[in-house]
Amino acid sequence: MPTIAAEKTDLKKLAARLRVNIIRMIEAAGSGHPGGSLSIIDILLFLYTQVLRHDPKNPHSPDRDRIILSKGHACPALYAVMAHCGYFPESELMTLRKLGSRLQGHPDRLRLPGIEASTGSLGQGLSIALGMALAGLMDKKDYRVYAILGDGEMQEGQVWEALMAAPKFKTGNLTVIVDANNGQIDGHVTEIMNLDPLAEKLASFGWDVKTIALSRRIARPRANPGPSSRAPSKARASPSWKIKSPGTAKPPTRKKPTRPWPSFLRTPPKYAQSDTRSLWRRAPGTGRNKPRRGGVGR
Ligand SMILES: Cc1ncc(C[n+]2csc(CCOP(=O)(O)OP(=O)(O)O)c2C)c(N)n1
Ligand SMILES: [Mg+2]
Repeated sequence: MPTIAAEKTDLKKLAARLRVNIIRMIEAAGSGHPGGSLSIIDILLFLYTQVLRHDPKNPHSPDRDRIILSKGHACPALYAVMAHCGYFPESELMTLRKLGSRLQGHPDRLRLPGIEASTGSLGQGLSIALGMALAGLMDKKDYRVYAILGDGEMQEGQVWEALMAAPKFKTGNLTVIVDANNGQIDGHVTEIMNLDPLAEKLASFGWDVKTIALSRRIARPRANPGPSSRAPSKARASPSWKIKSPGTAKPPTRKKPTRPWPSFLRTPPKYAQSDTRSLWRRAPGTGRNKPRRGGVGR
């Protein structure tokens, strides 16, 4: 199963180009969530180009790795990366949030092949991902499941039910990434409902937690899913988190795929010339097409 290529050194440039795509898409739609989309683009791009086992030409392959974008409002970032990988033409990006488009304001698995779960109602994605991980273990499949959550989303109770359940069922094929950008619709996460000390909380649930890259944390599976005996690595002011569930049921080691550069990487994106924003325009004063500060909509 092919994996999409990108040299690591080029990812920064690529991410910058996709950020521009995200802003253009949301601007054309007249509504959306720019902040949560921009903050997750690096992680999504890295996953889809360096980590994920997937084939855009065969999106329903039973052996594919699965990504659940639990913070579904950030789907402009997901769409930008999927288009880059070849799931659909980049020109389709400009149909975001338009009537009849496959690219709805929140991901719709029935419309767009490659979307694993219809998300947007925050709090549910990790439970879905956990179910997929359990199914993989039961079916003796070696696919991995990645759930991407927002830090504001972490305030939802259902998230913590899934966080408790994963170590119990030893889903070593499940990775959780928390995009801890300290933003949610109503303000700063630290002020609305502070999660800290998140690392210690997750560790006490049986998860290992580590910081990744600049201000990000990752976690690796712990052999013993009991409370952590050591303190997690120090967090910076706005950490993001990658946490893997512990467990003995590790999937078999896989061979690293070879990743040739696809031709669409060399071609600049072409956008639809027509601006169909008028589709979303309503009578003056209804405000549907006026983006609010910090994101709009559901
Ligand atoms: C259950 C639910 N409640 C409220 C919303 C509205 N909503 C959309 S985005 C958002 C903020 C989410 O913040 P966070 O999870 O931190 O995401 P990010 O900062 O990455 O955008 C909210 C409250 C929702 N989509 N689902
Ligand atoms: Mg946030």
